[in-house]
Amino acid sequence: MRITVLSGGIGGARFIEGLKAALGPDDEITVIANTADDIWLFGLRICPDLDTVMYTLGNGIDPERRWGRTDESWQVKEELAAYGAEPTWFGLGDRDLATHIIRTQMLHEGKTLSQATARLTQRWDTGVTLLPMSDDFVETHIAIDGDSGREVIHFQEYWIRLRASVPVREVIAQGAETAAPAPGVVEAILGADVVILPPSNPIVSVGTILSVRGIRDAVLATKAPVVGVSPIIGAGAVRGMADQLLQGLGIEISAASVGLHYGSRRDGGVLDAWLVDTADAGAVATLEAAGVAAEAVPLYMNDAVTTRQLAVDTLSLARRIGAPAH
Ligand code: FO1
Repeated sequence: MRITVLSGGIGGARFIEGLKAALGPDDEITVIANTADDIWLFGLRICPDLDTVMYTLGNGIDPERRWGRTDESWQVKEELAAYGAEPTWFGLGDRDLATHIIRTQMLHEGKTLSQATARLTQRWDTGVTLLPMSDDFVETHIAIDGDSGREVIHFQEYWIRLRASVPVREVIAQGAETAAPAPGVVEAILGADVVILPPSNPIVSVGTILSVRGIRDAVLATKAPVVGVSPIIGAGAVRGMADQLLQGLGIEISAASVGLHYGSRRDGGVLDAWLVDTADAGAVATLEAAGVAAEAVPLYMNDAVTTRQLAVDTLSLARRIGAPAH
């Protein structure tokens, strides 16, 4: 079976761990990772979601932070701060730096982000094909109400320095309108047996992947069932800051509203089915009425067993709805 997953960082990576555990040797997983979290820092191109997926699936991720490397040290970060070099709010780890240096070196040699990703993943036995959503630079910037009116900052500054604590006025996926899908991305969606939207952030992770022209079209056109997993359980985001972003954009913070935000493929949306947590079983009827098949199953990925089970539930829902009749 060919499974294609449109993934952000932490939630998506964990889900894919479960997917790997639920599949067999004849199954192939292609991960299309969000690159709009990416940022230039100290002349280096940093790709948080690509790296989080690569380190998580390659067992190099720090288990507490769920980003960056295990056994990390921060000597370079401290030296940069000693020089008064800004920003000091970004967690630049010594081991992590090697990844950014190799990627940046390849970009300067004229290689693409896809080529750099292929080279980096040779070291990490991820068990999947990891593709950036685009080789063109797309960056999510957030408009907030600053001291002197509207201020636009990089998503990383909003998320790390401000801890997503200020209201969002607008989310801008800078460059998305001219970015092209990276090589293999459209084929991975059109040729999949199942396409999955994991519990990543629907606005700044899956949303930005779908904002790349050609990727949304491929999801609309694929013969594969498209199944999503809610990142919201009850009244809040499981992790990350989906709730603050949704609130800022006037989207109600609930499993149903995120599913309806993605919309049914029958009506031009991207979903055929949506998994909600057992706590949100009441949302199933609303979703079904909107043309999105839905099931309520345990969504918390607490450990390997529950994470694998969530992947099994996702695949069985995909099988149940089968290739849509559209
Ligand atoms: N997240 C933080 O909350 N604080 C950090 O200092 C931080 C540094 C960092 C460095 C490399 C990397 O790959 C990820 C990093 N993240 C950090 C996570 C990053 O902000 C991701 O964009 C989020 O996890 C959202 O996907």
